[in-house]
Amino acid sequence: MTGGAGFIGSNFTHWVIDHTDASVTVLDAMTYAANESSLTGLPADRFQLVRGSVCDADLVDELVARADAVVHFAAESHNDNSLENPKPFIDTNIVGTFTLLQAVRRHHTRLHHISTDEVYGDLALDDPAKFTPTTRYNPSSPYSSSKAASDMLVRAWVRSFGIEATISNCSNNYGPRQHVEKFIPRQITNVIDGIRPKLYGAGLNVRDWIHVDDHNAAVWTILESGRPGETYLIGADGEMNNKDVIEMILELMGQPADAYDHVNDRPGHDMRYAIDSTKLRTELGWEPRFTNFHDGLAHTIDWYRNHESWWRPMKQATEAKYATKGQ
Ligand code: NAD
Ligand code: TDX
Repeated sequence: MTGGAGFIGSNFTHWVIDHTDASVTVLDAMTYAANESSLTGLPADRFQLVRGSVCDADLVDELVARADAVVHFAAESHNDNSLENPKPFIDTNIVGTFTLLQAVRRHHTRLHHISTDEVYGDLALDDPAKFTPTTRYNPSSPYSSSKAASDMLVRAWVRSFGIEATISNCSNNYGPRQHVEKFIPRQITNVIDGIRPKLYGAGLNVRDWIHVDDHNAAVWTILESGRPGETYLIGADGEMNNKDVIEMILELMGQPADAYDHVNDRPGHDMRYAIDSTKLRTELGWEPRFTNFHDGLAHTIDWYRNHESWWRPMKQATEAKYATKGQ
């Protein structure tokens, strides 16, 4: 797999080691978003970390030649960073995916490509619609447009070259080992540090939250049973606006519900994402296990309280960068 030292990929690695007999080789460039300590405690006979880029064609070819299947998590993943400096998003998300596609094509290797619901753009707050596998692509940011481009490349390699690939588009993940630049871990670690949480704009933007273990169980299901060439949307009916999430974090951490600041909004900020995961549920029988967001959030808060050494090294630089933008 690629990107296994990041948030979802490291949780996937632990999930696969705990729930299956498979062995895992991680290819990861160890960017600022990676954390090697996310991969500690894994059995040496079933796990290997290779440092390198998905854009390195020779290395990718060598690793793909040895793999039974590839799950492609590696990406630049943060919208705010893509607004400051889009170039790494083009390189890793588009050129990196192209590089991997050429290798799986050469070696006839099964590929699962990890993508996002953000490729569909956003929905209005009062729109009863949700995203489905036939929703038109309409990405808003450099990040989401680079992910949309990567999805299109995968579809083209399926159609033109007959590679055996599936795609999943998932909604916003939460859970352990997520970088403190992201919304939920940023606010939890702010409260631990006595800093008031920071809400972009009015905070009425809705995200469709799913626990990272539910995402990863769905990915494994698709890898095993998904139909080649198909796209599956992964979501757990977890729509909530950002203001309500911040208030829930404050309540769970014993703070007054209004102890947060409104800060500068994100340019082009998508209003609402919502996933219709009927296809995945009816065709492959997947169901989410973490259906109570309040409980899942409480466990996530406990994880950050108990793993300060994991997140502390990245906290100060992350906040300093936000401060320069009034966020
Ligand atoms: P992350 O930023 O936490 O981790 C990304 C990992 O990829 C890091 O370990 C990084 O070092 C690695 N990486 C970056 N560039 C690389 C390169 N050129 N070569 C090899 N490795 C490289 O991201 P995440 O939140 O874990 O997201 C993983 C995937 O899931 C991404 O493809 C993202 O688009 C997708 N996704 C994320 C979410 C979410 O809520 N976080 C939701 C849906 C889809
Ligand atoms: O401090 C903050 N305050 C705030 O209000 C931050 C960091 C974010 N926000 C808002 C912006 C979004 O509406 O919270 C929401 C979530 O923000 P992010 O955690 O940056 O996630 P988002 O932009 O929704 O994208 C995430 O989900 C889809 C992942 O980062 C992507 O990789 C994934 O594809």
